[in-house]
Amino acid sequence: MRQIHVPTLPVLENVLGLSDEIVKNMLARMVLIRTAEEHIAQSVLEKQVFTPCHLYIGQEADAVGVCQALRDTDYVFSTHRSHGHFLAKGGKIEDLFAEIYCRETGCSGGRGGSMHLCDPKIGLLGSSSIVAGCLGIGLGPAFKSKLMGLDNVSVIFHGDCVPEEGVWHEALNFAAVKKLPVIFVCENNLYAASAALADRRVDDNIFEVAAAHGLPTEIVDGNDIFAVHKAATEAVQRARNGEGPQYIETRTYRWLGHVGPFDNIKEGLRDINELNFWKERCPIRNLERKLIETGVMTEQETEALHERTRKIVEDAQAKAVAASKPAPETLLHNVYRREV
Ligand SMILES: Cc1ncc(C[n+]2csc(CCOP(=O)(O)OP(=O)(O)O)c2C)c(N)n1
Ligand SMILES: [Mg+2]
Repeated sequence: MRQIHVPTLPVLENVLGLSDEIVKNMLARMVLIRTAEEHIAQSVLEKQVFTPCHLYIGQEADAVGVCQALRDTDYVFSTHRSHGHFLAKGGKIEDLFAEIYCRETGCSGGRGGSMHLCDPKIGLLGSSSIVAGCLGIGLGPAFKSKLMGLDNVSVIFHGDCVPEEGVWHEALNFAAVKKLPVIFVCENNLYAASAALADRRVDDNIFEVAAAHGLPTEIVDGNDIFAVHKAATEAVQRARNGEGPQYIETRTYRWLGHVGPFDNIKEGLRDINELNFWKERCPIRNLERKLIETGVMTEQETEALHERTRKIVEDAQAKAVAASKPAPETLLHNVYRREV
């Protein structure tokens, strides 16, 4: 394998000239995701939450950078690691917590749990616990947009394990042949469960294989929100203009283990130096430093943002705890049942 491509510290150049207000909103969204995940991790530790939670800490710039390039009417599909995508697309924090606590007020009515978030109001049409589960499904709305001459696009987020599934090739090929308005976003965090990328592929070449299917392809520093947002904005524009599917690979890292609240260091699944290397590339802290350096925010304002967000998250969590579980007699509601 060629050396794994790892970014230097995030460059964080606001190349698209986003206003201070937009940049602060993007930071706030990343802080919301981080804070939500920290509270979910704690609830798992305290055995308040039983749905398996695959936490997104470290990858926040991907969801926020991409979704900031979308309209409300665009669609998003997600994976088992879905909380960040839900919040980045505009999902309500109360709806997320209620779902994770399996309450009837959750976005999926308390039936999905962490891995099966669905909220058509915000364009999140599904997330799946099946690796590559949303690849084929995500092509549906894109095909509809194409057939009906609509100008909305679909984003299909997926992990670096997905290109090892056959449906990845089928989906990319079908989208390319039909010129569908879809943006595939591969969040390459270098691991699939505990298997490292270098042990699973002969080369660090996901984006190159995607290009071989005929898709314009870009690899970006996934911890640099400006780089992710620029790549997404350009890809969305091309897809909306009828130029067909696009592929973005982001290079990032998850701070916690595959599932749950632990970092898997003492189990020997990852190396502490590797984790610390990526923590230095924290997408949130580096953006905050940049905004402080350039006079857009003060240190006190960033602290106040974290404090405000903590209250919002704790309020959503308290509401979830107090909400009812789905009534047993509604068990079969929303379940497809064939009469025989
Ligand atoms: C079809 C299928 N095979 C295997 C699994 C078990 N599994 C769950 S998540 C996962 C790894 C996913 O890795 P990646 O796509 O890189 O996403 P990440 O967890 O890193 O976000 C595997 C193998 C599954 N859920 N579905
Ligand atoms: Mg991965």
